Amino acid sequence: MTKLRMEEAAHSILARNDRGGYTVPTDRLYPFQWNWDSAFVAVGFATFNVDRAYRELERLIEGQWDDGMIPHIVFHAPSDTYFPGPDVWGTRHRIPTSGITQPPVFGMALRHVHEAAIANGMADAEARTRALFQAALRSHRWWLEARDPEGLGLVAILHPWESGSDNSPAWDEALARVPTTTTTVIRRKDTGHVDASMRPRDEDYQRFIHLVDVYRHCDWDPKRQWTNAPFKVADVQMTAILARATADLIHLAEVLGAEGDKAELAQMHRTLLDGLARRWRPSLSRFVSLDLISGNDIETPTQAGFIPLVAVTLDDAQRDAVMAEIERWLDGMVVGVPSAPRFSPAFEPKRYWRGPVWAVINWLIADGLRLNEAEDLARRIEQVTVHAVENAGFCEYFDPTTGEGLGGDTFSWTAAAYLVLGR
Ligand code: 9YW
Repeated sequence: MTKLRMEEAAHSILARNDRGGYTVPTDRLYPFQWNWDSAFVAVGFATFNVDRAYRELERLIEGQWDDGMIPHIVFHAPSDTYFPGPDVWGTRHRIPTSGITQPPVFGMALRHVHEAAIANGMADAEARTRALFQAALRSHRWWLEARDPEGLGLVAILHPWESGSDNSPAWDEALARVPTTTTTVIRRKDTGHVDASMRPRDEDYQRFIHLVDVYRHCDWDPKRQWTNAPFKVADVQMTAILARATADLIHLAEVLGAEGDKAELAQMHRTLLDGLARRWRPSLSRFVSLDLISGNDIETPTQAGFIPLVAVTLDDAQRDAVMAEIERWLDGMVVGVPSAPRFSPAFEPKRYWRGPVWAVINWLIADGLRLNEAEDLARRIEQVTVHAVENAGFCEYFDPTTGEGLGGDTFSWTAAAYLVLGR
């Protein structure tokens, strides 16, 4: 297919997954609005329809809680093709939502959308950006208060689903402490849409749902959850995305003339960068997350170790080390940076976050490399991502050793990644 035909195909996937101003990740498997998917999708929309890009973010914010949290799923309309649905979460928001969050790509997306709107001379750009900026600021305050109450400069996830990398080998040790007992009856739907061998295991789901049960019993109160959490990881991927989004909000605060907000964001930014700096491990040539229950570093290699590049300016030695390490991970891989490297005992090339490549992860890593002046490697990763989609279609993710497309098909964020990286 020509580039033009591929772009048209990407547009039609986004149109097909549109449910009225918001986009489902893919039909049936994920039939609601997901937080970080929508942020990436908004950046994709901004390449051809800026009004629709704003709508995506505005509809996500309909789910924002009074305390500032932006939930990981907004259940705008009922569907029985996904588990766990609103009844299991038992939250009390106006529109049903889940009770946990996801990586705050929102602030990064907002800056993109704003800049596209200004470039297009959109009349209501400033008013729309201003409203969304306030929503983003409230969510960043929530992050630091609710998820870094001890002031480490690192934000914690209380559930693997929050990381966006559900069954990553990074969580194996911490998740093994979570009991498999649940008060909720587990009725998985995902394995009816996608081959079970590509999905998290039943045991993972038991632990995932155990955590949901615990937090529901805490009435979703952030303080009670923090105290009772059987899973608590200060995640470098999450912290880096938050730090980068904070930098993008600082930029928007300048544009909007919001001086007080800018000072507050600058303080947050310093805190997060200090926290991230302490997570660099020269012996591993990457950043590592911290298990807040055991107090141990999580050294298991996953893509998360490179995501801090989106926020941190590396010194020369760090940059050379990261580039060499990424090259080592790319060796023998055909579609970019795997979620776990082939040399890891945990590597499974087809099982969800235990090896496969995600277009949006390549997107983030390439973006971070470019910020750190590793333009050639950034470009290479973008190009293999574009080729992966051209060869295998707009799949959820790819086998890193063969490029085979896996998981759900006609995936929104893969379409968005194609539009952005293929320019
Ligand atoms: C689930 C929608 C979501 C992504 C996550 C991914 C998966 C949902 O799908 O989680 O039920 O397992 O792990 O990152 O946002 O695409």
